[in-house]
Amino acid sequence: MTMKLYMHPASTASRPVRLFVADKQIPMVEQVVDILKGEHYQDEYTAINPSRMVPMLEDGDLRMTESSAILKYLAAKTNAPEYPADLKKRAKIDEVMDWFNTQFYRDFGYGMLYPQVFPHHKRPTEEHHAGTIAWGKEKTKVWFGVLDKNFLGKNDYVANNQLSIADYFGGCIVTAGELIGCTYEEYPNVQRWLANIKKLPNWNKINEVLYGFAASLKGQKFENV
Ligand SMILES: N[C@@H](CCC(=O)N[C@@H](CS)C(=O)NCC(=O)O)C(=O)O
Repeated sequence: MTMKLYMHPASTASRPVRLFVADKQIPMVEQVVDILKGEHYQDEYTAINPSRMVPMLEDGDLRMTESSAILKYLAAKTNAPEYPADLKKRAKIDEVMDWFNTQFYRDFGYGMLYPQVFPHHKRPTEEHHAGTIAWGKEKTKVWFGVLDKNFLGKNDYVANNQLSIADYFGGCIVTAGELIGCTYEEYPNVQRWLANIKKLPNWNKINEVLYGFAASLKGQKFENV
C-alpha cells in the first residue's frame, strides 16, 4: 500500500518531508490538512492525531508524527545516502537535527518568527509581545553564529560535510525566516549553504506556497536577522 502524508504546503515541519519525498521520488499520497482553516481540529483528524498537527505519515499499520522522525524513517526505509548506515555518521546527523529542532527552532521559530506572523502567537500585552521577540532575536543570533561558524565554517553541509536529511530539515526551518525578510547577511556561510540547498531539484516547487505567503507579507516591518 502506498504511504500517505498528511501535510500543509506552507508548514515548516511539512516542507522538509515533502522536499525529501519529491527529491527521492518516494511513492506517496499527499493529503492536505488545512491548518489555516482549522481542519486539524476537526474530529476526523484529531481521531488519528490527537496532537492536531502536521505532518503525519501513514505506512500500513504505522502511523507517526514528528517531522524529524518521519524524515529518518523514510531515509532509512529507502537506504538513502542522505542518512548513512554508518553509526557515527548517523549519530552526527541525529545530533544536528535535534539541535535544529530544539534550541534553534524554539528561539528562532517560536521566539522571533511566529509571534510576528501568526495572530494566535500574539502575547497578551504589547510589552510582553515586544519582550518575547527581543528575547527570541537575541538568542537566535547566538544560534546563527554557531550554525555559521561551527557547523558551516569549514563545511558545505551541516553534518559530516555531505548532504543529509539534516540539511533538508535545517534548511527548511531557516528559510521560514524569509517570511519576515531574513537575509542572514551577517552569516555568509549560512547564505552559501542556503544557496546550495535551494538548488535541490524540487526546492521551488515544494516552496511555492511559502514564497506566496512571504510575498503577501512583503513591505511589513519585522525584526529579523
Ligand atoms: N514537532 C512537530 C511540530 C509540528 C508542527 O508544529 N506543525 C505545525 C505546522 S508547521 C502545525 O501543525 N500547527 C498547527 C497548530 O499549531 O494549530 C514536528 O516536527 O512535526
